[in-house]
Amino acid sequence: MGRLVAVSNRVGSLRGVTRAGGLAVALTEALQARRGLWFGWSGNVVESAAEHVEQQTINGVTRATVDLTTREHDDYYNGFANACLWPLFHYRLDLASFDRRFYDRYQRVNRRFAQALIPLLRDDDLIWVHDYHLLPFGEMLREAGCQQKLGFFLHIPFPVREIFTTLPMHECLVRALMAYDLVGFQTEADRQCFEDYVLREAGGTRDGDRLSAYGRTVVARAFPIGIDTEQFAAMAGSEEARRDAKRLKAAIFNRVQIIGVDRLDYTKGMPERFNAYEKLLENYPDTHGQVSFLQIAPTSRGEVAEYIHLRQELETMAGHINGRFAQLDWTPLRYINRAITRRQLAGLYRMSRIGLVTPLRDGMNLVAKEYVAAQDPNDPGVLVLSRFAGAARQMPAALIVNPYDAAGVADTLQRARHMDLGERRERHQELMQGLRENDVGQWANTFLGMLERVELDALAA
Ligand code: ADQ
Repeated sequence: MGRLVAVSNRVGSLRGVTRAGGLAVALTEALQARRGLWFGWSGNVVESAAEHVEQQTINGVTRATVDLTTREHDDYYNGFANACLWPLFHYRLDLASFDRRFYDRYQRVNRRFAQALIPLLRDDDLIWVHDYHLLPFGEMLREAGCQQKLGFFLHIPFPVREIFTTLPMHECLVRALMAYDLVGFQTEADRQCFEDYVLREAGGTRDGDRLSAYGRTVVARAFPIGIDTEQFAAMAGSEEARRDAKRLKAAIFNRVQIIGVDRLDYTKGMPERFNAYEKLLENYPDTHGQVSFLQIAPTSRGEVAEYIHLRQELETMAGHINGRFAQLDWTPLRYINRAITRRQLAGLYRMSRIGLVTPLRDGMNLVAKEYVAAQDPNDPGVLVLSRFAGAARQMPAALIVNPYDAAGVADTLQRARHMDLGERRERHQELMQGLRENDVGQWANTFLGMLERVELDALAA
């Protein structure tokens, strides 16, 4: 078994991973099993680039990080990654900035990162690169002569060809992806979009899982990401979480709580969700004084203009809804703009009768999965989930909605409010079974197992 080298824009802390998300937990576990290396950006922004790679080894896992300069942070991270690829891959062509300067810097940072990693590599390493910040990373390793097996996983959607080809450098990016041996997507639909590009735009060919174009062959597959299901369920069922939940429930006078939890991002459909909640209050007056909507949305990418506007928009909308419907002893909507610990989150999910997860577009969406895992199996809540989240394809037992249809979401919320215990239990059992069978550990093992075999498969073909 080769050593695992994980590469991602942000590198997990390796300490106190129980506080971190499922992805960090899964990667840390996989890295510990293989005494691996995790490489990426330190999170520090400095005035001028130092070539220095900071290294630290904890429990057999080495964390190797490099800094970004202010200019790199502006153009590579805030620029090409988050103001071009992120909106475009989420179908927000209107928000995508095609600045060549951003792209040049993106390429240069990827090359600089690749060069910093190369001296740390061993011949039999298995290299697993993550997400849209690092699409060309593998190609740069190959150009420098690296022969190791290279895998890539895209955490966000891969868009349809008509959207993707609006990007002036679409061909360069797909050519770069073809440098990997294995390319993983969240859903079969994403994989198909990639295949469609390779066959129709790049004039490539397909043989089973294998796609060939530009003189290279990759295996392309869907690997839907999961969460640390058992750990999360155990945390939500713990004595502390239950105590938290009881206290919080008393604070809202045992009203039916609807919960939304998202990074503050325009892909998550929060203004549309607020509209749907307003429709619920408008169309179903029996909800007045009886329901309470809690939206938790910590600021992310707070320097990008679009995110600043979104924050202002949500504050205005929350004020409007409360101004219109609040009573002396009832606040219909509570909006909290900060991060909370995972244990608190687990408790909040558990005390909420409805989980409202309505992104306009999402690679997977782990909040939907966490909400389900946190429920009391004897008295579970109901998940209302957008059809445009990758998770919807794996969670048909949720109530699936169109987030653009405010009245439809309002009707579904009303249905969820009145769903009887038998149906809630049935749906929850089915959802939990899926979450147990496809947890994040299994996701990492499946991807790495396939990456290990990929060359043998190619030889066998
Ligand atoms: P994200 O866009 O960040 O992930 P998501 O999958 O929902 O979206 O993960 C968010 C994580 O942050 C969850 O684990 C959630 O618990 C946590 N979180 C959110 N708000 C929080 C708060 N207020 N306090 C504490 N924690 C909070 C990207 C893609 C997704 C894909 C994941 C993983 O956009 O589609 O599911 O990567 O591949």
